[in-house]
Amino acid sequence: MTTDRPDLIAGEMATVLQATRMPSFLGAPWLHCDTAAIRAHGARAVFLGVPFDQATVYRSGSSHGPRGVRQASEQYLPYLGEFDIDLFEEFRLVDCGDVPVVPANAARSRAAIADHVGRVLDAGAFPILVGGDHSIPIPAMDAVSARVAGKVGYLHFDAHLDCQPDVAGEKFTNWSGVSRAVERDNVDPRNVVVVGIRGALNPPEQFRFVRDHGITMYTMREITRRGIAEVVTEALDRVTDGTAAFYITWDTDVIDASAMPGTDGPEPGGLTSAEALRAIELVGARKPIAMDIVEITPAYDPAGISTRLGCYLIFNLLGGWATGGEPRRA
Ligand SMILES: [Mn+2]
Repeated sequence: MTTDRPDLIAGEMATVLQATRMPSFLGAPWLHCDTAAIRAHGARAVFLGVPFDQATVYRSGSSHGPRGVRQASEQYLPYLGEFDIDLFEEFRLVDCGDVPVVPANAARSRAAIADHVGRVLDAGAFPILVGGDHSIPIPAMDAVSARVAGKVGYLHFDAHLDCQPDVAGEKFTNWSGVSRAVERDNVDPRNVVVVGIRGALNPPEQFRFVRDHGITMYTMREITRRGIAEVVTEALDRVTDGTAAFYITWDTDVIDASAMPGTDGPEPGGLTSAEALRAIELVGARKPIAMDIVEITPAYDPAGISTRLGCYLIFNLLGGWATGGEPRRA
């Protein structure tokens, strides 16, 4: 198909294909990713797939993350018993399909991601981006930064620091998100926090980058020592200190490899699934402006526990949002 607006054509095709061939997230209504349509529906939360893994440094395949999470969600109800809420009533949750990424063109794909995140934000709704690789927060923050007057906090859950200035000269990799965030005029590194750091894939220069920029780092050992709730509460205090909004990016490899094998770089020694869910419901209670859940790679996990946990990360974030972080059946 030839057109001077391939992004729009591809987007319409993608939505039609999804609607006829695969389930939406939780069976939520499909909606075109259009500001007026989202507003007219009254949606307060929007599932938006980002099937983009062209920036992956190591193992690819996270482009199938959105599809995997949608398929896993077939098993679940929109009613969350621990929180006593129905996501369709509480948030008018919709599925806006996938961002029309452009094969073999990362720059145009990033522009499409920023554009679609902006459409959701302009509708006053909360975008839940399901990736896709960990370069996605870079264009998502383009959309956020263009719309927030004031500073933006940046909360990064990950086994990895992602402070690589570039990889072979490329600046928009899935190992560079924190480097790009601190370069923004409206991001003060004192409002940038990385949580869950561990393992053998963090080079010494990245630790120096964290120290030199005044980024706050919580290692996995500190979390184990102090408890997840105390650490995450402190992290949230930092990203909200003097900011007008904060963004949360969740690399699934922050979770222990035993509960999250379906990811680009599974790491041992990480958060239990229970710790991860407690963390994200506390984050939800503070109402971030946007979020992403990235690096879910279904092909590496035939048991499907990774995509199911991906669903629960969304459930508990929204449950925490609705209940101030305290489940009604605790
Ligand atoms: Mn990581």
